[in-house]
Amino acid sequence: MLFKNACIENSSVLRDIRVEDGKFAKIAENIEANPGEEVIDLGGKLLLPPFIESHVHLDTCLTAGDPVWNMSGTLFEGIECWSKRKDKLSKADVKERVNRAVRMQAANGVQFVRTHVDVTDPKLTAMEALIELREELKDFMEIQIVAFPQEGILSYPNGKQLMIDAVNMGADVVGAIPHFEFTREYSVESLNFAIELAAKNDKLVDVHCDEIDDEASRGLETVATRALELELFDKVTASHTTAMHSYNNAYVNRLMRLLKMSKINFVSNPLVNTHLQGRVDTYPKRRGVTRVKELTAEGINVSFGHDDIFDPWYPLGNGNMRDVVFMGLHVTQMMGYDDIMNSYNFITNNAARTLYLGDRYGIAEGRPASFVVMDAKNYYDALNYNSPVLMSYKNGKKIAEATPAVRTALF
Ligand code: 17E
Ligand code: FE2
Repeated sequence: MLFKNACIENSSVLRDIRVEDGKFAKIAENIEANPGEEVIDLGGKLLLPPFIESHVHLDTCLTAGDPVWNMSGTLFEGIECWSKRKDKLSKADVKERVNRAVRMQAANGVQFVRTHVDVTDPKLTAMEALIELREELKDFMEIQIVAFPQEGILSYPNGKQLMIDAVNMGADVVGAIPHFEFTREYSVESLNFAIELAAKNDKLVDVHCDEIDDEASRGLETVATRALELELFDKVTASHTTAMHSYNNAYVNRLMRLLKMSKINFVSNPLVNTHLQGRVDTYPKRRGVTRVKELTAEGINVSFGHDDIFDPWYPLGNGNMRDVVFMGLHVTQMMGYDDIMNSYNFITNNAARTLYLGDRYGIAEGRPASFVVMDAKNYYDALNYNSPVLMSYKNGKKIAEATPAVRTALF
């Protein structure tokens, strides 16, 4: 199968792509079609590696308002609302909602998802459901599962054992939530516990780290130090890190050296943290999104996540990563021409590093033929005009498509 005239990752030169046996067999200018080979002319449209949702909570998706709405819009009321919903969880309920959400994501070109699954549940119902879904959906969506202790590791009954059980059930990644633990001491101990659990079981780490507007929330320095000392480096990710927005600059200057040495990844969730943070401020109100521009300038890997699809923490969400990027660029003031053109990296190549996909990902000969084609000539236009993903191919198989809407002024 031959795709002609693709604009691969904003390249000014159009290339052709031959797909064979589910892999990119050849990528070059002007490849001649073999006799009888199926040919699709992309006519200069943008072709990107598939979108990656590097941070979402699939177990909580599509539950907003059930049984109560989050009225204050804070993270902490969200956790209370979810705790009520958690009492009603069944495996069938989780699977039905996740099946719907994953299809919303796939229709928008997402093929890889890292989902945080709440393990502060004595029955581990959602974890069991997600482990099954990871296998059932694997031809369409690669799901990576984080054992995420929403109500704490030290501050929740039997919290450590639940984390161990979740890892033994097959979680891919170990999480933590230092800013939710009762004390600073618990916070540090929870991080040491989580990172050592990951190291012992050869798992990745992704911590909900300092998701609070408290400038004294300093879980990040512990995460980075342990990543360095245990030589886990880029197997470790700090998500949210919204307190960094409020850190004083002298502290950030000192911290940056450690962050670079540690090689850890960052995930920012600009849509949701713009909504959740700054809620205890009057005016001026903090934006509360981590320092994406400065981290990026220092060569540190940052990706963007959606975080939520219609749940106690976010009353909107449709599985489309476009709005995440759009908000991310605005709130971090990364609005230069190159910033906008290259911003797809936040939901593709940067996220692939965080998920540790290696050579299973990317538009290159010999790799799996997984890609999306957008109805635009480059990512600048795709972002600006909210262009749909016309087709999404995974391992050489089409798994989603869209028909663009036509909007016409009648004068
Ligand atoms: N749980 C949490 O601790 N933080 C979040 N942003 C979400 C769930 C969505
Ligand atoms: Fe999150």
